[in-house]
Amino acid sequence: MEALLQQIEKYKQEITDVKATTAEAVEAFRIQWLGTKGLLKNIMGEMKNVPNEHKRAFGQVLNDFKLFVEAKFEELQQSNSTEKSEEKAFDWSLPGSSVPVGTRHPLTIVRNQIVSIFKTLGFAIAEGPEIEDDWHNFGAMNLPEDHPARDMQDTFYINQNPAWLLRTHTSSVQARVLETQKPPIRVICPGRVYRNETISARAHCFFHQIEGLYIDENVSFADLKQTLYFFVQEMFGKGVQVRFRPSYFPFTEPSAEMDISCLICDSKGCNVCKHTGWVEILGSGMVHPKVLENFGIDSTKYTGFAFGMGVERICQLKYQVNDLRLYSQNDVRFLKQFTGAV
Ligand code: 2NM
Repeated sequence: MEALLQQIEKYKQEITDVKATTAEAVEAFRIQWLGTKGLLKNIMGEMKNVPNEHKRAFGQVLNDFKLFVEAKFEELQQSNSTEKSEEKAFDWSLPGSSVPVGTRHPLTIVRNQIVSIFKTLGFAIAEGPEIEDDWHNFGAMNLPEDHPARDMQDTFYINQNPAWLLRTHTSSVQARVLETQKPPIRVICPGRVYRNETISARAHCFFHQIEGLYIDENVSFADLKQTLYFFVQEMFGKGVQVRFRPSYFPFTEPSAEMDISCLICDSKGCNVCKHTGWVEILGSGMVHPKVLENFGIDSTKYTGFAFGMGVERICQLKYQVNDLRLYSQNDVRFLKQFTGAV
């Protein structure tokens, strides 16, 4: 009995001196003293050996000791956690939380590349409204009244005013340039255009276009060919081959479509080139005299060429994007693949 009381006094001294500076040390203290196999349980076990007349007094001593150990444990826990949070609050060496910067949209990257190539050739950039009137979108461009492109099914009209529509090409911007400027004219018109289509992997109700227009004295089809050949070499590399196929557009005569050798399969034949080795990338032609006359430009003195291309198409060939819907779904897993470009 006396020995036990002495032992408890020794333990108290020992416990008073305990210092714990880490969470692990606090836990070790808890296991040593308060755990199911801890010393406190051990001493409590001695109760059964204490003679009946001393049980009450000894019980009091044991209870005090228990409270003493628990208070120490609480103290260790508290000093440890305040130390830790102070440490955190003042640890200026931790890295800051990063701010995601984002990336340019692939169509923006490709549009910028196309625009900068034509800028080196002296083309100016022109922009105009997406909501247009019939004249700028169709009439001035020599599209007859009964042309299928004018059909309600092909174009979006605006309810409030049936004279308005969403432009189907950026030729409408060129119409505005021709209204306000005199030759020589050398512009490219990038922008969003609309077609009334059912959305699929190959069609969308809008896409992005770049049209070009060059009007001066003595502009020939040779100028058209050389300009566009220069463009694809800059865009796709010097090894690219081109071919022109006769075509038809109401606003050009003669008209031609330009193909380039298939970069996906090196012209060996694949799905993209439909096993022909060639892929169509743009339409072009010599500006129709009627279009020039619509703007009071003397078509016996001036000639010009024009062309139009879809940015999505160029982007598909450059980055092998094979579903048009990816461009407008805003999926960052798609978008963040295009980095480091203008
Ligand atoms: C194309 C193809 C061929 C074109 C013509 C004109 C203008 F203003 F001179 F009449 N602008 N764009 C043109 C010519 C567009 O896109 C496939």
